[in-house]
Amino acid sequence: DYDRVKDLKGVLRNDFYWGYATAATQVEGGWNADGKGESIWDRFAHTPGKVKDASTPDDAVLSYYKYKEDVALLKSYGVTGYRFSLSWSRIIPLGGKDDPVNEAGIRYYSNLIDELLANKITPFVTLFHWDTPQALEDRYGGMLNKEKYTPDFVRYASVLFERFGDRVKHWITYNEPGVYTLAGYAAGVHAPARSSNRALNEEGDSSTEPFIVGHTELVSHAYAVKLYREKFQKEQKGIIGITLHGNYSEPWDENDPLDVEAAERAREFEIAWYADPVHKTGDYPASMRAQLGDRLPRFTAEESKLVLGSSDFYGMNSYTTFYIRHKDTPPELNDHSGNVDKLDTNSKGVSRGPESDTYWLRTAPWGFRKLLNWIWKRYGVPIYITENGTTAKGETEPSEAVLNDQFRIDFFNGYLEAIGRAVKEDGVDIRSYFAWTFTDNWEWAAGYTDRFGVTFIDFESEGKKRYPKKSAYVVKDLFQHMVKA
Ligand code: PNW
Repeated sequence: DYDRVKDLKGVLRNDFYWGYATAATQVEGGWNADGKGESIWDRFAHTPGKVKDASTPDDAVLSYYKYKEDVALLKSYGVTGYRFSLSWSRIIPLGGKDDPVNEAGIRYYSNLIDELLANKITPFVTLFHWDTPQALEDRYGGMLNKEKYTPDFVRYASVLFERFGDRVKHWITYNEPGVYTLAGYAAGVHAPARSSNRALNEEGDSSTEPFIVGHTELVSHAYAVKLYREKFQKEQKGIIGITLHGNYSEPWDENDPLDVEAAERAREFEIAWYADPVHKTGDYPASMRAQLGDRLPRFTAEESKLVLGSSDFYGMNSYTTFYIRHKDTPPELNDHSGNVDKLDTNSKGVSRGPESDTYWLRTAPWGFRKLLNWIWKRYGVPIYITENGTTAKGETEPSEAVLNDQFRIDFFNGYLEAIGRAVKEDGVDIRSYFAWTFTDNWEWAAGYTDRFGVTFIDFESEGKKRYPKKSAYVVKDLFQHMVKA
């Protein structure tokens, strides 16, 4: 199957970073070890009925304890970079700007960073991957309260730049602010579990809260970046930005102008919601203002100026593609999609791609290449791909067949080919690729049932035994071929 990338030898820059991405809650374990405070995901998982297999991230993959073994395994996979997130409540257990720093938490991340660097693996560090300190949620409603939250986030960021900025040169403020808001405040299926759906949640307003929280994310991100640029960047010489999630939206019927328009509107609601303010206009897309009116917050002149240009790169997470069909009915109050239907087949009955073990995710590299082009054309900043990967059906035990994970291998072959062609044939500037993910882990509300790893984890075993899957070595071969020597 390597024939597909044969003509792509050396098309990626010689300083291209590739490796795996993880998130603190999903892998660390040690949820209350050495002074760590509770996060909203600890609270969520400890509430009955919230997680599919009733599991918790209390132990997860135990990487809090096994980071040396993990770095050695990463090394054996040949990576040049590793993207991980820091747990805010491990570093500042109560989260607030006047709350004490937990030195044991600092020590853990400091050791991990040193271990990576000693193995010539470049750390890419995410400040926030969804695990808000529970204390801030309790004190003032977390991100619903921009005025109180922003100084707390900026102080957290300042501690990180001070303690780790001598060694960390790649910073990501927020991971997927849009998934955090829509899953946590609209669907209500993620922490902090707010939603208008009263069958699921007691509190919340899906018609306003996701947009309020999104605004807080953008503004607090921009203030953290301002701090880095003014106080640290000159001396530490790193880069900083935000990572946005977006799947590709393809018209259901490419000959129906209403579907063509709907697909663009879907991209704007999902991606441009955050990307236009940061990379293009300093404001939300007109299509969102038109549908949402005053339910969408407005940037003050000062905020707008601060947010525009507040990312040194386009941090891109993407997994799949949907067919988008327009609706003939007016948008509902709790619509967040741009009033569209997201479908698995198009008007000709063509499928968007083969099914994974995750309901929303299908292999669709054809849309990934289009998305890379859409982002490059609209925003024109270097793209750092910070997440992309898949689950596969039937991965329940570390048998030979499971470890020979052909479905995941096909996924990576397709997506890496798309990247190579986007660079070589379309001229898109792509500088990194982090596959999701290094090991099977705690997949949020899906618990331990959705396995995204290139390493199988036996969650029943003591020490969460690690078993490399074949895809880890295929990814290594592909990058050794495609990155310029
Ligand atoms: C990302 N969607 O979330 C997160 O950054 C990871 O923590 C997570 O484990 C991974 O993808 C796999 O789910 C997403 O519905 C959640 O399109 C949902 C979607 C995309 C990404």
